[in-house]
Amino acid sequence: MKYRYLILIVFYALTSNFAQNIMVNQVGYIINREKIVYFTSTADSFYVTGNSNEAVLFRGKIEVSKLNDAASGANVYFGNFTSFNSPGTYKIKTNTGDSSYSFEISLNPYNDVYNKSLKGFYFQRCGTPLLESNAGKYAHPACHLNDGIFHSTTGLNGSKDVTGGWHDAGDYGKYIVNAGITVGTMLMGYEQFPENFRNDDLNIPESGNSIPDLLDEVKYELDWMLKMQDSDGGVFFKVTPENFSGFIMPNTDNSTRYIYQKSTAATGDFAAVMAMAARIYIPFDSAFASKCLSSAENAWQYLQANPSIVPAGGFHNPSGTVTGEYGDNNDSDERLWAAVELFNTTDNGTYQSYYLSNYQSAGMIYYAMSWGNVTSLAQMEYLLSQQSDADAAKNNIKTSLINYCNQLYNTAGNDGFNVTLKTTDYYWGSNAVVLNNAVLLIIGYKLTGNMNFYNTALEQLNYILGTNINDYSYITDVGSKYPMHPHHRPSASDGIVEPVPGLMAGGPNHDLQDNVLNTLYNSSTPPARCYVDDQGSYASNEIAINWNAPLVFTSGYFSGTKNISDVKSKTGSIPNNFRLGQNYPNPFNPQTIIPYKMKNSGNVRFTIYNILGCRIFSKTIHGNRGNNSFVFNGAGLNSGIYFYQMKTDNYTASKKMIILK
Ligand code: G3I
Ligand code: 9MR
Ligand code: ZN
Repeated sequence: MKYRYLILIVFYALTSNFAQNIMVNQVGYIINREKIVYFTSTADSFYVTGNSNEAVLFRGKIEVSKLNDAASGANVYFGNFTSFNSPGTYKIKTNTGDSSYSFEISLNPYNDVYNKSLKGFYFQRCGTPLLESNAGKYAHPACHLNDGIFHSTTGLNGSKDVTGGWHDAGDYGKYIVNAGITVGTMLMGYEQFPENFRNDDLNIPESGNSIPDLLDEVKYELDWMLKMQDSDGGVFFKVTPENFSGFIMPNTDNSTRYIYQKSTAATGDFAAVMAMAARIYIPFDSAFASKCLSSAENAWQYLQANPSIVPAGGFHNPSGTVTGEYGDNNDSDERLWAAVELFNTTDNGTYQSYYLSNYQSAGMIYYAMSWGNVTSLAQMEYLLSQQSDADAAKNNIKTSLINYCNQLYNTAGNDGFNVTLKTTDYYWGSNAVVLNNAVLLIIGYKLTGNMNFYNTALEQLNYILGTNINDYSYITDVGSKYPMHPHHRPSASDGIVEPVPGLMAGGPNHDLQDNVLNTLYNSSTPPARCYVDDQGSYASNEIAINWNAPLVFTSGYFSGTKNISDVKSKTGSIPNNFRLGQNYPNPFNPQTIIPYKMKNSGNVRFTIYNILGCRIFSKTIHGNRGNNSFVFNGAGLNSGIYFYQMKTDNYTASKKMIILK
């Protein structure tokens, strides 16, 4: 009897708990979108079955994805169940007895990932108590209220209030350069797809204030960044102790924390995100928005006054300090990004001229943006600029973006799990490289309607959420198998088994830059396997704000799937017989002109929506062949962002406008 019981347990463990041979997106798949499952052993066929029953609901072929896949070192197979679209919770099984983790099929399976990954930033907040009402069991008193003392290398004495902001990562430092890319990525997501990032119900302290929680959360960081600016416009590099603290709760960390030297890289990133904030926060908090603008302009003045990189050679830790360095000896990309965002906000020709004379030497889009290189971000932001019509620069950048997206599509097509990483790309923070590629693909899709880009972007999210050789969802508290021991001081020291939710591990790192990785693997380990869920593995299992940001972007983007037509309507190429122009003046009060062009005369429908997506005006008008314009009067409407949409039988275009009273 006993024996039988044991066998049953073993049998149960093998069939239900272990899922090594079948890799699914452990969260789920979107109705009417591509659905791929991967296998590392082959069988005749696979089938979709209920989570708790054995009914065969869909049966599909198992095909070769890649034999001897270089990144994973495995033979990888796949199955396509795109045409299975009934909402519900399922598993994939094979006739040889393998079973996957369960997953969901629905219209919005990624809402939860999006909410958790954005809330993850709240858990990184410094200088404020995390209240039980918001943080639940992860509540703790305020930390680091003494930030910070000027380090001797600043040449300044005494201290400055630089409390607030987010802890950078698994450590408690706060670094401007990394804050820059993080905030820039999140604000770009919001600005490009406001309807996807509108929710105000995350249960952060500001939830329910009618400002999207993404903007509230980002403002917490911006407020800290503003404190890091010196009176000459330059921005201090970081606030950290000389050495990383032990694995203690932040509120018990009493180390002396220093403010380090100003740097032009930090100042460039600062100028860029403050300029973005200046236009994005206008409808919600115009006083804050104008403070952001003047701070961005002061930062730009500092960059003008210091045309060479400061400190020379880029920031380096002074002797005695060993915390993060974010070493970068080239600040031209940060300067370029600052110029683009200042131009996009102010329409001032000085910034555009700076951009136009420097954008080519900065290089086009041919790699993912990162904390050390924001070129691709800067170039995309110019491409998306509402201030200028298509110009030679925009055409060049668009071509390079499309080329890069095609390259990513090809790389993914060559990889067993359809990842956009080459084998040499599995370095520190590789998971963020995957998702930053997804961001580029999403923008590429937005501009072209090319479904290859859309599907490849979605495959990158699949990889992060489970379709990888390690069979992990790399996000804490998301999916079935996720990091339980991230290199994250609060998760390690709060006495709670479950790690702080919503945080993404850096992922596989073939450079094996910590002792845990070094002991487990060697240089011949396939790169995608160089990951371990061990607290000591900071080079593969730490979490960081700049890695969570593209997760917020991608999961938020794919959460916005409203219905099947929203993708289909974009798949056709944009007709050249129709063009919706940017309104002018903009911002405006109360009247503005909306230009549009038609190849043939006919009726068009104009609709105006507010930021919440409510229709506030709609009218059918007759347009003539050639240039037309429509005068809109916003008297009676509140200050804020609005969207105007123009629709013909086969084409819809929309743009943003701002009423400022
Ligand atoms: O970019 C190169 C790539 O071109 C090359 O092929 C590859 C092969 O070695 O290396 C890549 O460089 C790596 C770089 O990260 C990429 O961003 C370096 O090897 C690697 O050492 C470097 O790691 C950085 C790490 O600090 C150590 O400096 C991470 O990017 C960076 O995210 C991380 O940041 C730390 C902070 O300093 C402190 N707080 C925690 C945070 C996260 O771990
Ligand atoms: O905890 C630190 C982590 O945030 C950094 O990314 C990492 C690399 O700079 O360093 C970690 O700190 C370790 C230090 O480098 C070496 N001694 C052990 C520290 C904690 O594991
Ligand atoms: Zn803190």
